Amino acid sequence: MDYKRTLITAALPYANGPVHIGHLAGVYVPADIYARYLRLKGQNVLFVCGSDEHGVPVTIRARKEGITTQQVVDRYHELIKRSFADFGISFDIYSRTTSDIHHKFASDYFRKLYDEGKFIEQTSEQFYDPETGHFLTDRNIRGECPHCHSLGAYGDQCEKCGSTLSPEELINPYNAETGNPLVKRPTSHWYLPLDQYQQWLEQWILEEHKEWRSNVYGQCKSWLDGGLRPRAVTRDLDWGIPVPVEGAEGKVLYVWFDAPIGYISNTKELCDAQPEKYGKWETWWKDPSTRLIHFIGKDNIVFHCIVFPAMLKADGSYILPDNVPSNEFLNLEGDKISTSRNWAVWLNEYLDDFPGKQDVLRYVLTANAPETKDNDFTWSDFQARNNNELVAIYGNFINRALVLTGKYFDGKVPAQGNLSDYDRQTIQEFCNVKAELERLLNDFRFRDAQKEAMNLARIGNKYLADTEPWKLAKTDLPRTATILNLSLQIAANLAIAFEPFLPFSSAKLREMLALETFNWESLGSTDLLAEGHQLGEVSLLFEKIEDAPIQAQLDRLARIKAENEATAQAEALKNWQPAPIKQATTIDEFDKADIRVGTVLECTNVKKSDRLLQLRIDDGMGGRTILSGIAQSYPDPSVLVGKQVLFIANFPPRKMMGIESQGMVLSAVDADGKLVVTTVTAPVRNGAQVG
Ligand code: B3M
Ligand code: ZN
Repeated sequence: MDYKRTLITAALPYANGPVHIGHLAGVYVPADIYARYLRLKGQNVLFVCGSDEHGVPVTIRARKEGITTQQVVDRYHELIKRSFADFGISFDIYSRTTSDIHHKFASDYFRKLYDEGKFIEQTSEQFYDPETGHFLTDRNIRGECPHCHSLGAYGDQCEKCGSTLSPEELINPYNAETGNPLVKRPTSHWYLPLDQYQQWLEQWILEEHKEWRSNVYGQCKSWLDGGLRPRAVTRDLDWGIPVPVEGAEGKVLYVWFDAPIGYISNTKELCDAQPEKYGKWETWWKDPSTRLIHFIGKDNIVFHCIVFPAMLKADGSYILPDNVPSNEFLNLEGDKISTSRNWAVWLNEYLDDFPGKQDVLRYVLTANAPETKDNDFTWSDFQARNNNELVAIYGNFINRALVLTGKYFDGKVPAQGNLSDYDRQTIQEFCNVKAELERLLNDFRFRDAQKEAMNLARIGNKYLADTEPWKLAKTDLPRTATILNLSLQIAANLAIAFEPFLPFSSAKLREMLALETFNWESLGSTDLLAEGHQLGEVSLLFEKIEDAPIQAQLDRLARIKAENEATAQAEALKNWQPAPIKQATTIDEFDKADIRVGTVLECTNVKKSDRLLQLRIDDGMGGRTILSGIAQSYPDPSVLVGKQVLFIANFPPRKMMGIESQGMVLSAVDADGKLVVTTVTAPVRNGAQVG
């Protein structure tokens, strides 16, 4: 379908913490690449984002830090906004959901659907703290886990055993903040009856949008296959947008109801402020010749592909998203990025450590973008990509072309002269780059697209290496001129091709080339720089990154890991309780187990097993081998050598990893899950019986 403009949205980040590389890689860099690409093509684009400032997480953060929720969102809104600007994310507007415009817009949106009878009202029993007079959200309720009986499980999940819970399942639920016991109270809420949109969504997504990324399409399909149910769009909370209905005091719009409306209200804010530049907001949201694209992370798919479209459909006057390119997750050095565990590279801190190197991070995050599967960010890969790709290929080519032009032609673009067959072949190669880049960018395949742009630098590098103008200069100046002219044309092409990906470097390169006109359509051209054009000052486009700053980052992460382990251990110890006493038994039953004392003679790791240790034991009867699953608890197995341990001597032999184990060593399980081998309090003869 023909469209006249593209509205690009990027997920509104929660204002409950700074943004990190996972955010950038998953959402904001791809969205920015796309927006810059379309603008460079001269298309009409609006790129909208803002902070998501409602919801429970910001209120929890406020209580933790002892400040007001408003102070929390003010602080992080500013920080996040700054980070995006620092990294060149080219939003047309970055606003916030606490703005008056948004409050009114979201409130009106709800009221219209309410008046039209698009919601259903339902009463249910919810947990309530009679002491504070508040209903509680799942995350704010804690209690004993019905599965592992650890105390302090959350209303939605037990972090100890990992099981998903609902607050109803918790034993003795209490208010996580106050510790008060909770009671059930009826409360009524408005629900969007998603079941009524099921058929329509099936048709719209499963039939009409088969081109969506397979991860997005697949997630939608599994939601639809599971059958949609009504979803509450209001909450009992005092932070948020009040429900604009009489008698609904103490209730606010659910954060996932108001946040996506933020895309619309932010557009309105911008258009109302500068109508001559941006036109009417309705054109962007209601005119079918507008194409709407949502960039999001994978945990937001259901809201953007099912819930929000149903909200738009319920209103009836809006366009629907044309595509929802969603990424998977980026991990950091093999572990899931986590704000609460500080396992992240924060954008503000990155810039303190690597000032001016925004493009390096943009480059690495796109090169590793988790487009189809989760991916890993490692500092060694970061360093390698900078040194071996940005510096060695792109930077090196630019530097050679410019320095040689300075040396032999006083920094003026030399004449193109007569082209050789090899020149023509090179031109042919780099002309193909434009079509390939467009194909990939139109398909939201940014990782491959960036590779293609880098290919252009490779072509340039190879051309210089093959033609060796520095050797020719003394004997054949006209030929040298041709080679450098073409190299400079390739350099100008690179400035264009990389603009969506590496905007800071492109700007710098343009300055070095003194390149004024700049648009996508001239990509592939060999006359971007006219003969005699004076180039600007030459400097390095990229710099090598040494080992020391990389090591500093690794050291920082190692420190955080150690701190996290210590905290987890302390937490486990704090919540620990002895396991309940087993069922009653008798001395006869117990007596069947033959427990003996023996001295550990050797103790080593079992090859290819990270769990098993192999112990050679003097059992007073000629010796035996026992395998024990304690390797994790004894990183240095030799500490057990010479110790007298207790073992069960009459278990039938059992083969593991090709080794026969003749018994079982007894150990106690500590609160953190560590196994501690039991021993005797004074030396006894090996083989002595325990009983
Ligand atoms: N704030 C969730 C997130 O940051 C949420 C996105 C809202 S987009 C309308 O993952
Ligand atoms: Zn549990």
